[in-house]
Amino acid sequence: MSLVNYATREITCKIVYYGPGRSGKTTNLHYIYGQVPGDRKGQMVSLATQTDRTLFFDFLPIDLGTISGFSTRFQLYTVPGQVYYATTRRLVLQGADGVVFVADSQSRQLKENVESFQDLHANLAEHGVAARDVPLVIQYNKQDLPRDMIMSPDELDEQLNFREVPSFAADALHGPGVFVTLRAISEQVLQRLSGKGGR
Ligand SMILES: Nc1nc2c(ncn2[C@@H]2O[C@H](COP(=O)(O)OP(=O)(O)OP(=O)(O)O)[C@@H](O)[C@H]2O)c(=O)[nH]1
Ligand SMILES: [Mg+2]
Repeated sequence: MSLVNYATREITCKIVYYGPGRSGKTTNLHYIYGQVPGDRKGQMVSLATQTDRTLFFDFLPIDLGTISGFSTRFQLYTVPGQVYYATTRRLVLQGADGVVFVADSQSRQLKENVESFQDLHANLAEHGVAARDVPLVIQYNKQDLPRDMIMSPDELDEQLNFREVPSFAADALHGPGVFVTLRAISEQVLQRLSGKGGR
């Protein structure tokens, strides 16, 4: 849920990067963080396990101009994708204004993608949110891997994108697709916010 601070005239929106373990959620945030000028970002907080996988969340506020005299800030979070961090995932997802689902394009990860997508909708439902009301975009990451290892964006759309939301091919390790994804979700969130005058 977006936070409106009338004193500082600031709106803060929460965007959550969701998806199966090792699909590249943290890599997206690292890439974005590396590209955003120092005066436009806060501190990235990353709690990792011994095996360097996200345990809790990454946090990245970016100022994105103003709407109606309020400056907008986006906080980007990632959930830990590994199956056994279900509670943390639910917690991080709470209050999300928008979700980026990061799928792993590798063919052998199809089942994990489908399960994580179902898990996302189950968790939204648990927060009492109609999944269709939450701005969502999908990113098909790791499209840089050899053709015989991955599914095409069209094939992945068929398996995952029942809502026919905007979807983007990406290589988060090197950057292509990272900012188009972020821009798409930001626009959807801001549109929703200005349409409703905030929540
Ligand atoms: N080739 C390739 N590798 C990638 C890409 N994105 C991420 N990776 C690699 O995939 C591995 C997992 O990436 P992470 O960003 O840690 O994945 P995650 O989704 O945050 O994983 P969890 O925190 O466990 O849920 C790392 O070794 C990354 O370098 C990509 O677009 N292409
Ligand atoms: Mg991670």
